[in-house]
Amino acid sequence: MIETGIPVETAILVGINYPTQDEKETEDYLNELSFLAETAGAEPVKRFVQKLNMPDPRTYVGSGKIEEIARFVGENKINIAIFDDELTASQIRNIEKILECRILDRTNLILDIFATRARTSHARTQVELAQYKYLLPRLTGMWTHLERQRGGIGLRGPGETEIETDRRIIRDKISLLKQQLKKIDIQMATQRKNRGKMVRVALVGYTNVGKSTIMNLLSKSDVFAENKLFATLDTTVRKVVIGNLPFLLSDTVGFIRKLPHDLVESFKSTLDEVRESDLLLHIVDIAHPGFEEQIKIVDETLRDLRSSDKPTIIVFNKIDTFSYVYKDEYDLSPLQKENYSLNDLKKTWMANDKNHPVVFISARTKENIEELRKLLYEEVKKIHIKRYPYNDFLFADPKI
Ligand SMILES: Nc1nc2c(ncn2[C@@H]2O[C@H](COP(=O)(O)OP(=O)(O)OP(=O)(O)O)[C@@H](O)[C@H]2O)c(=O)[nH]1
Ligand SMILES: [Mg+2]
Repeated sequence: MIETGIPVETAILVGINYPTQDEKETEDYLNELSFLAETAGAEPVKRFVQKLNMPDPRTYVGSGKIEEIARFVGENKINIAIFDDELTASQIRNIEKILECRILDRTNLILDIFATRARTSHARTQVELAQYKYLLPRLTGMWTHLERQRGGIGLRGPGETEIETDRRIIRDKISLLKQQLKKIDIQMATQRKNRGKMVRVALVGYTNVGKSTIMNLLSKSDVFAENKLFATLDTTVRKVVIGNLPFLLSDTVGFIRKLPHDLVESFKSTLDEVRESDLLLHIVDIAHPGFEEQIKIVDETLRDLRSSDKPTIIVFNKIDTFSYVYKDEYDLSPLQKENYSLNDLKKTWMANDKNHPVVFISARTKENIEELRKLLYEEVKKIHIKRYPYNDFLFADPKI
């Protein structure tokens, strides 16, 4: 047996099946919550779903359900209960009393993952600010009923040392972090300015779709990529040359459903990379059952960043693992989403989205990477020509 030091913490997941979503969607959402929990180092052992119009203001799932959950938690000595929405201070207080285990909500879980993944002091400052902002209105609810265990999920980052402090100290800390960030923001803005007028391309997309893998492919660099959520937090910028065209390519933090607002705020300067880019590569994981919703969420986030009208290439990635349920021609039941083949999807997307070039690739098997490079070349060239109208070296088309 290998002694790992930290015992794995068991978790249960709790979600609501709202009237607007079918059961499959609720399941997909909980799959994502489960993936988040695993990324944070917990082991999800059971899920609880309650049908409700909206969360119960006292206990999120209502009194009957919370008792059922409490029995399970007690009998199985569960360490953490993770809720799929952001909880209020009083919900946390009530639920903690009933379940007698650590309570985490989706926001707290995402913040925790960010805290463990932040490598640079810049990212750490950004996450810390978001964590304190989350903590401030919840101070009275958290930490009081339970003995704090050092280093557990949800307690990492500022939680570890500052628990006993009062609101005033946290407020001071928040304004200090804001000042620090302002300084870093100015430094980063200067850095970006120094890059001159080179065309800037940003990889954007939902988390875990393959942005960093594509960055590595296109730039021959070595950005950390792995099958976990939020592998990337900091922005990496690389110079890429296709044919005779140089441009800057940036890889940055992925988006997710219900991305905590404070995080988006704190990550302003990281996201400025997207805001200031000339062209977006919107990467989509076509093998994910919820890829269409993921596209919508990325589009919404881009709108929030006022970047939705930038020229965009849509890149459907992971075609190597795409699968669908074949339906023969005698089966007259209506075609479901899962019956679309890759060809059907290609036809639909290419026909529907006339505004954006679309390409289907696999970063893993490198299928169609040349097509992506060509498209990228064409789009960058358009921008380059606008920016440098007298630079005619481009017009002799080189071999890409
Ligand atoms: N099957 C398959 N897997 C892929 C492909 N591209 C990337 N992956 C895998 O998908 C996982 C996520 O890849 P990343 O490049 O880290 O994704 P990302 O979008 O940068 O993720 P975050 O930084 O966490 O937001 C890794 O395990 C990759 O090996 C592909 O074309 N096919
Ligand atoms: Mg990444």
